This record gives sequence, C-alpha cells and structure tokens, in this order.
Amino acid sequence: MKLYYAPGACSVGIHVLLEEIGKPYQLEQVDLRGGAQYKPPFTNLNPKSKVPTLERDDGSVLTEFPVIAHWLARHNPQANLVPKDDEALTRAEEAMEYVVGTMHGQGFGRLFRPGNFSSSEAEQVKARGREIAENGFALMDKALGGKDYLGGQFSIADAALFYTEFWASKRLGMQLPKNCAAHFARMLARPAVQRVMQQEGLG
Ligand SMILES: N[C@@H](CCC(=O)N[C@@H](CS)C(=O)NCC(=O)O)C(=O)O
Repeated sequence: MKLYYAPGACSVGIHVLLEEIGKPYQLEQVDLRGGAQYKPPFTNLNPKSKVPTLERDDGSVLTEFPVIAHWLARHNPQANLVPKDDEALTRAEEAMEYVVGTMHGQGFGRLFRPGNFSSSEAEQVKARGREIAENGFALMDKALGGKDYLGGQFSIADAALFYTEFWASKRLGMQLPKNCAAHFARMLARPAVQRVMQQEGLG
C-alpha cells in the first residue's frame, strides 16, 4: 500500500492507523502548497486533488478519510481499530463522520481556506469557521466524558479527532476543552503517533 500525504494534513490520521496496524507500507509526499494535487501524475490517481489517498496493493485507489479508515479496519481485524460492541462502534462512527464532515469540512475548511467560501469576506468566514470548530470540540469533549477514547477503546474515530486537535492546538493556538486536551495528550503518547510525528517532521 502507498499513502499519499502532506505533513500535518488530515492524512496524518490515516498515517496513524497504518502505524497502528504495523504492516509495511510506503509514503509519498504530495506538495499541496506547490499545487501538485491539481496536476498529473497526482490527478490521474485522485482527480479530487486531495490527501489522504491510499493506493492499494492491486493498484486501485481509495479516497475519503472515513472510507479509507473503515477499509483499513475491516482488512486488519487484528489491529482492533473499531470497537466490537455495536453501540460503541456506532458512537465512534458518529463522532468520526462529524469530525471529518463538519469540524474539518465546515469549520477548519473556513479557517484554512476562506477563499473557498467567499472571495471577499475572509475575516467573517474565518470567524464562522472558528465557531464551528469550537462547537465541535465542545461536543467531542462531552462525548469523551468518562472515556479515554471516543469508542471507549482506541478506534478510527480517535485518529480523526487527533488531526483536528493537532490543527487547533499546534497550528492555530486554540485552547482545547479539558477532555479533548487529555485525549490529544493520550494520542501523542501512543508509540504509533510518535513515529508518525517524527516521520512527518511535526516535532
Ligand atoms: N473529504 C476528504 C477531505 C480531504 C481534504 O480536505 N484534504 C486536504 C488536506 S487536509 C487536501 O488534500 N487539500 C488539498 C486541496 O484542497 O487543494 C476526506 O475525507 O478525505
């Protein structure tokens, strides 16, 4: 398998899952700042121009964080990347969809790329993005109440929450609420996450 990624992008969550699985894989960095995602050869692989993009061993390609995460979990059951209990699994899935679709897509999307939402109202767009992200962390903080991880045990949902916590805390200097801050610290202490941080040069 080959993961197309950019350092510190949302692909970092899939990178974490690959390290948790522990099987060999390759990494290929995509120069997002230089626009490599909009040109061949990358567009031949993923015309959506996004990371994470996962090329499987048969050469076929998977896109979309939740789909890649679920596929990795299903094909590597020994890594326990989803809770076995049905209710815990459902809650973890619910959280992951919200993190990726709303917190990232609607919140951080506005904060990092306001021009995708309005060509002239950057400051208002960013303020709304921050509000969406903060509301999201408040909800995730509640979801984490009394638990170390969103599904009880570590799961694909935590890899998603981790990348937004990383952006909030390390890129934007946002204060995470208590349970999210503890979750972020717990994630950073995982050996798989430490290897990823080193490999992506994230300090
Ligand atoms: N819906 C996609 C979103 C992926 C995404 O937004 N990736 C960003 C990096 S965090 C990207 O590749 N952006 C490049 C661009 O839009 O030019 C998913 O779930 O994987």
